[in-house]
Amino acid sequence: MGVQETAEAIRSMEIRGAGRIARAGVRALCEVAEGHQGGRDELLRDLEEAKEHILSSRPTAISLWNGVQAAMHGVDRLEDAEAVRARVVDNSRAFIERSERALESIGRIGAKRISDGDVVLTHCNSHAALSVIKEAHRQGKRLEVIATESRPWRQGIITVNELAAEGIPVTMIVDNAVRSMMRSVDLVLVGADTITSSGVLINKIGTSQIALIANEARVPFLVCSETYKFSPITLFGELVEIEERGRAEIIGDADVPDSVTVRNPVFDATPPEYIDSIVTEIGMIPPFAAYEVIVKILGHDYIFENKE
Ligand code: RI2
Repeated sequence: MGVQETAEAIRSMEIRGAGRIARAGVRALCEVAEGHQGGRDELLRDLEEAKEHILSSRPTAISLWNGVQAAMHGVDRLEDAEAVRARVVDNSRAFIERSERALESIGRIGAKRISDGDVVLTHCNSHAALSVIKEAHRQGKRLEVIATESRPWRQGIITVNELAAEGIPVTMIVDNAVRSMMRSVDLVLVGADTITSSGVLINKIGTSQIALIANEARVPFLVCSETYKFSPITLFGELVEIEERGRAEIIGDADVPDSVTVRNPVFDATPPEYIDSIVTEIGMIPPFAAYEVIVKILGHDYIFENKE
């Protein structure tokens, strides 16, 4: 898949999920480098153009930004095309491998928080959250999952199908049923599109309501997130842009006059006060440690060279 096709597949949500879009964007950049016949400057220009094109596909998940920055890391300093090509290919492979390994580590670390007999509620379709659930199941823990439908895209259907295929008992509910069901839930596990330097979680629309409800019912609310979903640019005061998609995704072919405004924000913000812990590949961290993760794990070099 080339750059245009990848960007379009991300935009149309054929490729979706914060981790998957990052890996797809990185793969597309890697292919630009691999297949390039031109000189250094031309290669750098084409990579830059490809990067911008990929980044314009969806604005919210910082995983995509972190992924393409990682793929391009250090290339400016290199003096010939071959070195640039090799660097982008190495960087890209390293990012993809690290990202896949992170999912496994999150599964192992998070599974410790699931006890035999637990009922886990999850929202949308997060590979990171599902990694935890599947690992607990593999370890022989009996658990049940309640999965929200996640309007309007109904990613909950992917979630329930994935869990059912693993033999994990799963119940699907409409998003509005979360408060009614919370009394039978032991743990909430959600994914992340972006985590800001102050520990705010940006995730699928409806996540913040679930966090409030879990807080009211004293049910632990855990976020499953690779460290590349932490946002370095929020350190410099950037706000996270919340994607808004079209009205057709909400109303379908229902007869609604054009005079009616239909809003379709795709993500919302959950304050750190409502998050018990973030399960990352480096361990369970409190949301208030997000700043440390950005500075220490993503690295000074990485941040200060790439903040624009
Ligand atoms: P993983 C999804 O976004 C959801 O918000 C989900 O929680 C998040 O990405 C993380 O996904 P969308 O692409 O990386 O469906 O854990 O809008 O798979």
